[in-house]
Formats: sequence, structure tokens, C-alpha cells
Amino acid sequence: MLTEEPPPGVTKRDYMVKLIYDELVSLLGGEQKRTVWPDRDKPYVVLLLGLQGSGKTTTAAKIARFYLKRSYKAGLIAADTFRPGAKEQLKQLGEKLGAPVYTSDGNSVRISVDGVSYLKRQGCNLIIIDTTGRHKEEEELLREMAVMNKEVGPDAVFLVLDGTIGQLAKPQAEAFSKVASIGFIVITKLDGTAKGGGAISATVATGAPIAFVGTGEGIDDLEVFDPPSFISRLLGLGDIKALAERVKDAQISEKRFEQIIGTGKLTLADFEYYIDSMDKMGSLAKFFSLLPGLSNVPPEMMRNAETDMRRWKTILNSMTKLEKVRPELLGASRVKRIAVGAGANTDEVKALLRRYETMKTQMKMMKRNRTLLRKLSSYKA
Ligand SMILES: Nc1nc2c(ncn2[C@@H]2O[C@H](COP(=O)(O)OP(=O)(O)OP(=O)(O)O)[C@@H](O)[C@H]2O)c(=O)[nH]1
Ligand SMILES: [Mg+2]
Repeated sequence: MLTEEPPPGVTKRDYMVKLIYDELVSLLGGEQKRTVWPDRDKPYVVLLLGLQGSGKTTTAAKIARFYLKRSYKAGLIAADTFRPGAKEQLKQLGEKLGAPVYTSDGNSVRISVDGVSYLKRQGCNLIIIDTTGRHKEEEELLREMAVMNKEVGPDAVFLVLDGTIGQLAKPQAEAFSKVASIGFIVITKLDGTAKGGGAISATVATGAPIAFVGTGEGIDDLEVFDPPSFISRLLGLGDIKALAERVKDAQISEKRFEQIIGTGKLTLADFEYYIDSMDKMGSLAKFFSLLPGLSNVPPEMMRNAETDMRRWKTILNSMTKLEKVRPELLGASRVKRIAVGAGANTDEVKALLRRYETMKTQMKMMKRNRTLLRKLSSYKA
């Protein structure tokens, strides 16, 4: 793929960036934003997993908020029995949200199972379990989460990853995916300088898509994951859309040039298309480099031609569609009308038509040469 030549008018670097961008975007799910829309008719239980400080508790509240705003009835379960104050933290967030929070003492698995029953009775259709992220040892944490996952049987496991940890995201994601099947990933703390590059390896390691990104400490700072903007930011691309369009335009132009050369026919509409392409490519030199035999035009002539081209555009603008595809219709009276319409004199219109005729002949020659070349090469073979 990376050995492909860029289309004319696009630098190798830009083309490469565009290819990498496309690959990464498609790796992360494509151009479309994809959100999880659980069925409202039955409770959907989300188990949040992640290491300490990754942002689970904050994310629990943010997710609840996201769905509350979309008229789900969300409820939270405080199943972090490890961190002092974890219960309080979630309770306060629940109050802020106006969402019920289930808390209890004892074993985290028991709390979760009871909490799910309790919140179901409360009529919640989205139940989020905030778990612990700390243990003396990571092994212990993973064991607890494995039991939790088995006993609760959530509808989806969300893995919360700190966006600032870089490539550490991969081993973390791998570790958690051994204890539960990860359904979705949330990347937090993307409001700072972190670009969250580790998210890509986490997605690859778990096979799970990124659902949301955290962009601040507030409960509203959650965004639906958008692959294109994430990758643009990651690659440090300003305006990837403009670059993508430029590549696409150039590819279309290239195809059309090929077609025209193939048929050996050239209408004034094609001629106009050439001039427009030239404008998009930014310079006549690039445009001429496309046409075999015209790449050695001296710069001085090129500059004059650029001025001419601009005039020609105006002239072509005052022609009708029919005239552009059937230039043979352009008799004296039409030429006069076109000149008046373009604020030009008839000599300028005639010069354009001469230029067009030359180009048409060149096209025919190119086609003949190509056919000849093809014949010769098949003769050799
Ligand atoms: N800037 C920023 N800070 C965040 C974001 N998400 C979480 N935080 C902060 O990160 C810190 C840890 O967040 P918590 O939600 O408590 O993390 P946790 O995973 O629950 O941590 P434990 O309960 O210790 O396992 C807090 O200070 C949060 O305010 C985010 O998207 N952006
Ligand atoms: Mg927490």
C-alpha cells in the first residue's frame, strides 16, 4: 500500500499521511461515530473495570449523565470496597445527577448483585457498577473482577483507560480482557496534552471499540468517540478533511485524464475541467507535468500561460453547456456573444479555441502513441 505513487499534485508526504490516517480510522471503526444504545425496555447492566485512578468513578457518573440526558433511567452501584471514601464520592455524584446510588457494606460481589436487583426494582434501565481499581496486588484485583463478572453477568463490560499512560494501555487491556470479555473502551483525560495513542493498541488487544472519551473532570465532559477527529489529533493533523479532499480530487482528475487520453477525444468541457484541476493543484507547472510532452515548458511561458488560463476560465464561463460539448457550433456570432459576456475581445476567444484545437491534436497523438506502444509491446511478447 505504501509503495503506491501519490496522484499528481499531491506530495508523497501528504499522500502517506492520508493513507495512514485512513488505515487508523478504519481500524478504530470507520468514519461514523458509534454509540451504544441499549434497549430501554429492559435493564442494561454495565460493569466498569480499570486500574486505580483511571477515571472509573468519574466515568460512571459521566455515562449515567449521558444516558439520563437521553431519557434513560440510570442508576449507580458503589462496589468499590477498597478505597476509603469511594462510596461517598459516588453518592455525591448521584445527588448531582439526580440518579439513585446503591451502597452497602460488605463484599463487592454481594453489593453488586443486590444493587442490580434494587435498581431494577427502582425501574432503572441502565445500571452502572463502579468497581475498585486498587488492591495490594494486581492479581488480586483481577481475581475479584473475574468473580464479579461471573456473578453479576453484566450486559457489557466497559474498560476505562487513562489516556495519559501511552503504550501501557496495551498490557492493561490484555490483563483485563483475560478476566472478562471487554465490550467497550472508554479513554479518559484527553482534555490535556495526552493524545491517547495507547487506545489503538488497547482496541487491537481487546477487539473492543472505543465508545467514549473523557475530556475533563466535570460530569458533562464525555464525548462519543469519533475516530476521524481522534486520529487527526493523534497525528497532529490540522485539517485532515481538506487534505483528504485534495487527494480525492487529484485521484478523480487523474482518472478523467486517463479516460480522455484513452478515447483521444477532448471537448471544451474537458478543457474547462483541466483548467479547474489546475486551479485546485495550485500551479500550472504541476498541471502540465501531468501531460506527457508538456513537462518541459519554460517557466516564463508557464507564467504567461497562467494568466491566459485565468482569462480562459472567464471565457469558458460565458459559453453554454451545448457549446462546450460541441465546439464546432462556435461560429462568428456565438464567438462575439461569448466575448461580450466575458468582457473579452473576439481575438481572445479565438486564441482559446486555437489552444483547445492544439490540445485536441495532442490528445489524439497521445492516443496514437499509446496504441502504438501497446501494439509494440504485445508484438514483443
Ligand atoms: N482532566 C481529566 N481528569 C479526569 C478525567 N476523568 C477522570 N479524571 C480525574 O482523574 C482522577 C481519578 O478519577 P476517578 O474517577 O476517581 O478514578 P477511579 O478509576 O475511580 O480511581 P479509583 O477509585 O482509585 O480506582 C480524578 O481526579 C478525576 O477528576 C478526564 O477525562 N479528564
Ligand atoms: Mg473510583
